[in-house]
Amino acid sequence: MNLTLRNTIMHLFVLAVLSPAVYGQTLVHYWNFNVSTDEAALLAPTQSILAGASILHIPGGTSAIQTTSNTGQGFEITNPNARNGDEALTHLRLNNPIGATLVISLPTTGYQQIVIQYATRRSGSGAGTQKIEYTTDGVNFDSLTVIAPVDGNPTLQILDFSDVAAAEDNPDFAVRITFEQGSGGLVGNNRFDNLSLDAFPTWRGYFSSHPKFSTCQR
Ligand SMILES: [Ca+2]
Repeated sequence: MNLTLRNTIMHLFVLAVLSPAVYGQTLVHYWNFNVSTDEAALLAPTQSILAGASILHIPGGTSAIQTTSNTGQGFEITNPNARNGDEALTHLRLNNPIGATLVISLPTTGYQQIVIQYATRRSGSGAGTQKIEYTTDGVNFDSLTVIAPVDGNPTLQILDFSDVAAAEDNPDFAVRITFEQGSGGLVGNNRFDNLSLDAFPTWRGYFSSHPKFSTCQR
């Protein structure tokens, strides 16, 4: 092997190993909400490669998570953001959402360019606005965006944190969702499924947190 060829091969090898762009995104946290035996089981992450991921329902008003009658509703038709070929099955049904807070803890230690996605819809009398806020210190929350869930087959929502440097490589990163009437109603429900966090490994955390070199999990 001549020197030029060897250098070229070495260069390609280094690129393949070190470049997040070549590596691809990693599915860091994922909920398909397909175990609905009780609230704890429903809210447990389906797949998570970092400890500490959780969903906490802080009740307000008459809000309640219902672990029955939480199938269908168009999720079986559109099933956006399902991973690994998962069936829609059950989903997270939050009744009377106005007053409730969902706090979704999503540690990102060793990961950057954070993107969260989920499927959602509302009932006709359910809250028409989901306020999306996030924290990078576990205490203070900043506004990201406002989502209007459809009263129809569920649609995909994308929360793009790729320009939020403080969300990266952060064990305290969390998102919270609160609810307002918007164009909806004061009772009813909001429903969620297939919540994911995808990201690229950081230079610093790459070798310590993720030994594999290519597992794009979409
Ligand atoms: Ca599901």
